[in-house]
Amino acid sequence: MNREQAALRIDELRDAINHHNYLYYVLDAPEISDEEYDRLMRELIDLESQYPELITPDSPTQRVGGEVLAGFPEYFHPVPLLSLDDVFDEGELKDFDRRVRKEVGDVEYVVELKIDGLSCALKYENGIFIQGATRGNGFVGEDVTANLKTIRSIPLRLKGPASLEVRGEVYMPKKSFLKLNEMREQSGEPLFANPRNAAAGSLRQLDPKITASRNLDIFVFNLQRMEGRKFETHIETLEFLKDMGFKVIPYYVKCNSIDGVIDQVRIWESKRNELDFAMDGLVVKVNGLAQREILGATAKAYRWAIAYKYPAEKAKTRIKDIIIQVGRTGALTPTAILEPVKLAGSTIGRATLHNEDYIKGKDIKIGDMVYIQKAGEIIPEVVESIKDERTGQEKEFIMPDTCPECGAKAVRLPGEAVTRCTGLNCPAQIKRQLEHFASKEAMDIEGMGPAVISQLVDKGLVKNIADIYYIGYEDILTLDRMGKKSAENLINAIEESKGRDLDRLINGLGIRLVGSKAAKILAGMYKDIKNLMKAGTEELTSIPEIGPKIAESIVDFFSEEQNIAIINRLIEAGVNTRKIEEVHETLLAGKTFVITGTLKEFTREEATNLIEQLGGKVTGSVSRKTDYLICGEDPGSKLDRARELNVTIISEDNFKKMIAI
Ligand code: 1X8
Repeated sequence: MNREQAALRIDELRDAINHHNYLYYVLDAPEISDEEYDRLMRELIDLESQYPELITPDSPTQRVGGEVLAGFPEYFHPVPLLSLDDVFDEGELKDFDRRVRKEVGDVEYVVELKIDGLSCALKYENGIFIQGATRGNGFVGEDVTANLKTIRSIPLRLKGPASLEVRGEVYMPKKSFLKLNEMREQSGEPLFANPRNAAAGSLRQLDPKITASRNLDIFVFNLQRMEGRKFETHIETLEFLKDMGFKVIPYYVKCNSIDGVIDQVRIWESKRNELDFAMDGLVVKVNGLAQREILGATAKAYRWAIAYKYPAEKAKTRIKDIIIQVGRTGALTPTAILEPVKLAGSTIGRATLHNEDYIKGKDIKIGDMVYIQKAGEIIPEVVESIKDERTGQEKEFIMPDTCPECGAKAVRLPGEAVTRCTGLNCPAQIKRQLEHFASKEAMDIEGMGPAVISQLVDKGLVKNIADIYYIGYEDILTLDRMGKKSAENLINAIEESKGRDLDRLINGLGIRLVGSKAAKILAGMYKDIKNLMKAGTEELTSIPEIGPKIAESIVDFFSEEQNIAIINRLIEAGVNTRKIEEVHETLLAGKTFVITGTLKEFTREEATNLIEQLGGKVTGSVSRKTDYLICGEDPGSKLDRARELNVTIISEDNFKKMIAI
């Protein structure tokens, strides 16, 4: 591949990864398996390492991951929650060991289970649980204190008056996950793809009562910060955390060599399915805390730890048939009906085939013997057909050109893998679209969940998003299990949603490839939906974050007459279509910054003004009161001082992420 081809492929990969990031992290509704996602990411990392000059700061490889959802206050992590680099085989573990030994000499490792949940930080003052937050992008997370308090294994008071911050993984036990999905299936709500998404979705509920009903749990695995006490090793901190009353990671063992670590990898390989929680690998950490300091971290990940990821388990069975399922974006997903087979602890009767190209690329036929595996530990997918075992009776699968739910034409746009139903009246699609419109990230209409929406559509009361604003109280009363009080609440919630800001409306429209992030950028640029409706592709692509595919999708959306009619009806109903200008005066309230070195994009004065506008303070020298040192190029002695005082050091890029509203 030459440089030009690489640049094109890099663009494609970034678009795809950004899209799947959004589906995964923001909507908790991924469309591809973790392994496929990993493959895309690996390919991008490989290409970028061949052509480092093509790396841009906004490449998905440059981000720590996650996005702050609207709805929870921001939480600035005093010690950033970085991620781990992944390795997939013994050779890569040995490479890690060589890098570590080169830097610090002889080491001890601690091997721990890697839990497939979501990372959180918990803050205690004088032994009392004060605040807790999700990891977010590693620097800024969501303050979900009230929800974390519903997790019974999180001590609200420690067994001693310690002031500290710990990191742990919030997860949903497998049994609870399966039960939750069973209930959701019965009530017609969308299913969670795996326990991690279920945990994330449950922890980010605005109503803590819902979180409380979800049976979440936590394992604590790192002491981030502690006042007034020094430790020598990681094991010592874990023992201390146990004594304080935390539920510490259930298995950790000290190894004196990388061979000892590799033994652990082999031991857990066969045992990992017996656990009651999803375990997707092992974490290998340097035990000595002084050695950790020396090893430090890259912009993204610690250098003193690594994650070993297990390959997924496989099972062999036959495809009896291939059917089509209509998903939340109208995507037609081919699904294999299998001869039931046991895999990693459960019996599997169907498995996803993702899309048409996937089936063609792997030459999968109806009647084939195939290997299946669980993506993200739970959702089964077909990974390979066994050609040697063909009898000649196998049948080619043909992607239908109509939607099996509504009969409308199904199309596949150039450059896309997914075939979509174009039916404007496709009930499956309309329901998913309305769910998205009413969701917390979009118009946030409380009480308008999947069960209500499903009935509204089935009764013919709502056919598109604008109809929501024309439903009457009497209509709502006709729904199952809808009393007068709930009907009133729903009417009020609909009314309240008319005042939401423009970016939420744009997000809610469900324009393909336009998620909450792009919606914010577009709202900031255009200020009024009417301006956005007039924008052409060229103008849109001149916005740095908007690529040609997104631009095209926006223009397509607004050139559809039915969409214009819907927007006009929204306006008539009194839905706000302008950007509400507000100064984010409190974002950095109470935070003290010091700047060192030269910044690329701001002068000192500009950075200072910005921080002050957002409610923060800038001082000239680092002290114990400093919250953040922003570190530019050629930093001075302030950097050493900040390190001495354990002040959080952030790069200019991360400062920008911090203030990105
Ligand atoms: C992530 C995780 C870690 C551990 C367990 N599960 C995780 N998901 C552990 O340390 N035992 S560490 C970690 C990280 O640093 N990104």
